[in-house]
Amino acid sequence: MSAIRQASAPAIPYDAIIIGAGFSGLYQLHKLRDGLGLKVRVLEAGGGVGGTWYWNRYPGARCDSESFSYSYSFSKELEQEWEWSERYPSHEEIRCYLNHVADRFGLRQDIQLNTRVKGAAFDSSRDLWTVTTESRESFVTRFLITAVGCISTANVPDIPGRDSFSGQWYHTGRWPHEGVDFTGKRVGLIGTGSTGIQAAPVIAESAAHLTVFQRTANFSIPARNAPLTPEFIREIKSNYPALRDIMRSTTNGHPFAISQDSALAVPEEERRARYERAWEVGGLRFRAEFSDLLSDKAANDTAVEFIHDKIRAIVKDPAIAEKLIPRDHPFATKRPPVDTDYFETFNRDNVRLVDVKADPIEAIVPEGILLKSGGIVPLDIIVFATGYDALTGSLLAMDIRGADGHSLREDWAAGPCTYLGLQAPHFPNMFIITGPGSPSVLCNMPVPIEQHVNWITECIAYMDAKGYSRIETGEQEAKAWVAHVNEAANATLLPLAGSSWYLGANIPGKPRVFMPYAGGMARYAALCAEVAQADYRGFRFLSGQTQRRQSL
Ligand code: N01
Repeated sequence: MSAIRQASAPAIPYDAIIIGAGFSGLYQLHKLRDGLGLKVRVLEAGGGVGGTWYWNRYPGARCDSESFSYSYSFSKELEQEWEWSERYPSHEEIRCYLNHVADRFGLRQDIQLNTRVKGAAFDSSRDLWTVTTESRESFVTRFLITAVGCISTANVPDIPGRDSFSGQWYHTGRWPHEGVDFTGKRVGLIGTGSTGIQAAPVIAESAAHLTVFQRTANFSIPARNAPLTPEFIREIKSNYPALRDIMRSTTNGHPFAISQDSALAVPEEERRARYERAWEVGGLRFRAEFSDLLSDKAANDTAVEFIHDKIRAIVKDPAIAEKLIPRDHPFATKRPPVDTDYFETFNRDNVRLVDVKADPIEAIVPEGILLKSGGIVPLDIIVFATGYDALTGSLLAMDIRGADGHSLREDWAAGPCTYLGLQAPHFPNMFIITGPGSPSVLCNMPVPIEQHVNWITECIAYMDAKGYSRIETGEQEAKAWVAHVNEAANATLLPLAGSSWYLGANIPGKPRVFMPYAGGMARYAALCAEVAQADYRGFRFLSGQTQRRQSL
């Protein structure tokens, strides 16, 4: 608050300030500016657009959603003119796409780069937010929209001695733009989530030696990435409306339906044959092979057994295979990675696996990593593929103060509390895109992003039509929604992955609360639409407090 008062730059009135220029911020800008004619500014910490894809440039980084589905649906022209080159888009290609979108829709003029938001405070007497940046600029706005991404605040574990390391270390989510040359280097990779699993095979190809430090073994399905053929691209382009319909009608927003068959209802031979086919097809489609993999432990066990056998078949050294076999959580209860030659990488002479559950990392020392057993792994480069303070990290990094001085950090000390994941009580006129309490990270992200942006845009249009200056939700509504989010998670096997970042379990001291809404994207979107139809049930509106725009 005091920083806001001290800010030296003059306040500039806006209808909306959007924080973040990734997938969600770009589309929100387009909708509010070009759809509603509002005055909007996007504040972006990075030096370019792209959000998470601006930062994530680690070796092997690509999305696990299929490229044609990892795209906006709002412009038919954009769909037809953009050409994806591979089944899964690389980080470079996604950045190209988002830069193309920024240019095509003339968005850059309203995006301020290299601008990190420090805090925001709501003035209840005027129904206005004042947003302040680290460079002490301030912006006055009617609406504050956070488009900060779900997995963008890097988690670098506080391992003793990190700064004493005589080589270089990097977090995958803050990768140097000029790249890192591994040639002739001894590299240590900590972490075997989606990122570590993508990076390991690529690093192993160029490094002299790679040591993978694994704390928890993980499931992974072959991605089967490949260039897209002209026929496939033609087929997709002529079928976009139907594909989008499928994406909006499923649980996870992917362009394929989840089978209606229980894994337990088919004979074992047929089940194995189906898993075998799904393994060959690759990617997240494997998870959709049976209806109950995420709801019935016995059904899930059949997938677990199949994947265990695959790991044993791929990894030549049986002792290493046993270490790589995940045993502490059911399949897909952590976000399931998809890979290109991950398990095969452990057959290489220049790759070693260190099980840090059995022999924990004690410290980082100048020459490498010291294990509890006393052994030192000598290293030139350490890569932290150790994940993110997901869903709440980027929101709580800012000092956001709502009505009556409520602090988001304090209000969420025991876990995030929102109504529909869209708004927190005591934070009027602030909307959260794909925040905690919404399907977000359980989905192919463009689907929940577009749904949220469209809903927020319609809500603002409704307010303007009615002359409302304030929208707020209440504690009761948020409590009931959080209870429903828990209920939805508990109806699945997802909470059984006790160390998952969905639960905040990867960040020391973070409250363990299942954060995303597991009730399914289609169901959630229907609920939000129903709320809007019922004059925004669960929200209250006020009018008359805002000085109209021209008098700001
Ligand atoms: O992060 P993670 P990520 N010592 O948190 C380990 C998306 N994504 O960057 O499991 C040793 O999943 C940790 O071990 P454990 C996707 O949604 C998508 O890989 O906590 N190890 C784990 O192995 C994904 O889920 C794509 O025991 C430590 C790893 O680090 C999300 O981003 C690609 C440690 C962290 O795994 C995050 O994935 C990449 C320590 N102190 C990411 N601390 C695609 O679309 C942590 N670990 C393909």
